[in-house]
Amino acid sequence: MSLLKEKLQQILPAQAEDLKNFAKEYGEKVIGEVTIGQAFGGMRGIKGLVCDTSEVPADKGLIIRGTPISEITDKLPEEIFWLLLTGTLPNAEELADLQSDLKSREDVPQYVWDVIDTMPADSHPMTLFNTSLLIMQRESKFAKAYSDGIKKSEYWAYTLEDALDIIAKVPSIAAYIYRKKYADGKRIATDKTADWGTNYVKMLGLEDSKGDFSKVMNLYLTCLSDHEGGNVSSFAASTIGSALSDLYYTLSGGLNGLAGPLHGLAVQECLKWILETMEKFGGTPSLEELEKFTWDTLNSGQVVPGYGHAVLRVTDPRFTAFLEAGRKYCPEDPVFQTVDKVFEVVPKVLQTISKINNPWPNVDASSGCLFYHYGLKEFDYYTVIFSVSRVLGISAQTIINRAYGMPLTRPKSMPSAKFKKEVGA
Ligand code: HAX
Repeated sequence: MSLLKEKLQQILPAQAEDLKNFAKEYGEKVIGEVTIGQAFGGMRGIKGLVCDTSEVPADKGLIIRGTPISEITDKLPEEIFWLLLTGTLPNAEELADLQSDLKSREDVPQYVWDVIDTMPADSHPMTLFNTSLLIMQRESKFAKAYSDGIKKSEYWAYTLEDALDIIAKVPSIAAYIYRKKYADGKRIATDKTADWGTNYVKMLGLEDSKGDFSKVMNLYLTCLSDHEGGNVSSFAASTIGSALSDLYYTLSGGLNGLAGPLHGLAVQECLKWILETMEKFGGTPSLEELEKFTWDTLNSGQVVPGYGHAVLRVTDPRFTAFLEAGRKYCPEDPVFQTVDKVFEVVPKVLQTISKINNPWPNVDASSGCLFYHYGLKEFDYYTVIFSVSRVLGISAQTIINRAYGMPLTRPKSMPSAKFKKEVGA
C-alpha cells in the first residue's frame, strides 16, 4: 500500500467520525443569515460549504491547511497535494513514494490521443483537455467498485485511486494538446526521473536549459492548486461529486467552469490586455499612458482583467509570488515590466470607482507574462496549465468529501416573485 493511502487510512476515518458527531450535536445551531443581496449576488459570503483543504480569508489570501501560501511557494506540487490531503507536508520518504506511485500510473490510453487527434483543429485547448478527462471515465476504479457494491467507508480509497491515476496522466495530456495545437504535433515521452512539473515542461518541448521555466512552472502549479471550496470550478466539482459521480466526471465538469472568462480564462484575457497596451504605445507604456488605457477599457464597458476578486480584498499573495519570480528570472523582459507598471496604475484607478469591491490584482495578472517569457506565447493554452494545477485541489477535496460522507448538495432555490413576497416588496 502507498504511504499516502496508509496515512489517510490513519486520519480520515477518525476525522469523519468527529465531524459526524459535531454535525449531530450542533445541527440546529444558527451560524448566519441570508440577505436578498446575497441571494441575487452569487451567494457571496453565505457559509454553506465545508472545505478542509484550504481557506481564503479576504484580508490574507490562500492558506493551505493553516499555512499561508507565501510560506510554501518553494514546495513541489506533489508535496502540496500531500499537504492538502493530510494536513502535513510529506517527509522525504513519503514524497519519493508518492512520486514513484505517480510515475507508475503515467501511461495514457491510446484512445485519448486518438480522440484529441480527431477533434476539430480549432477546438479550444480547454475543450480538448476536459474532453480527454471525460473520455477516460471508463477507467474509473471508483465507478467500477461502486457498481460492484462497496461500503460507504471505502468510497474515499477508490476516489484516491482515480485521483492518482488522473494526476499522473494530466501533464502528458496537457503537453500533447500544446504540441498538437501549437508545435509539430509529436508527443514527447515522459521523463521517468523528473518531478511532476519539470516533466510537464519537458513534454511541452520548450527551451529550458537553465531550468528556470521548470521552477516557475512548479511555483505556478503549487500556487493554483486550491482556493477553498466556493470558487466556480471547485464548487461545481463538489456539486457534481456529491452525486457520487466519479472523479473523471467531477473534474471534467468543474474544469468547464474554469474555462470561463471570469474565472480561469482570465489569465489569457490579462496577457492579451497587457500586449494590447504595448502594441498601442509601441513598447512598455509610461504610467500616464497606462492610466489612460485603463480608463479607455473601463469606459468601453469592459473589466480590467487580472484585477478584482469575488472574495479577496487585498493583493493576492499568489500575484506577489509570481511578481517576485519575474523580478528574479526576467526583470528585463518588457512584457513583465509592463505587468509590474500596471500594478502601479490600475489599483489607483479602480479605487476611484465605488462599486468595485477589490481594486487589487488577482493571481491571473502576473502569471501569463512568465509563461510568455519562456516562449509559451499561446494564451488560449494558459487555462490548461491552470487546470493541471487545479486537478490537485479538486481531487483532494473530492477524496475528503467522500471520506466525510458528505451528502448530495441541494440548496433551495425560489422564483424571484417569492423572494419579493418574502420581504413584502
Ligand atoms: N474591472 C472593471 N470592473 C470591475 C472589476 C475590474 N477588474 N472588478 C469588479 N468590477 C465591477 C464588477 O463588474 C461589478 O460591476 P457591475 O455591478 O456593474 O456588474 C462591480 O465592480 C462589483 O464587482 P465586485 O463585487 O467587486 O466583484 P465580483 O465579485 O462581482 O467579481 C471578478 C469578481 C473577479 C469577476 C471581477 O473582479 C472581474 O471581473 N475581474 C476581472 C476578471 C478577472 O480578473 N477574473 C479573474 C479572477 C480570479 C480567478 O478566479 N481566477 O481564476
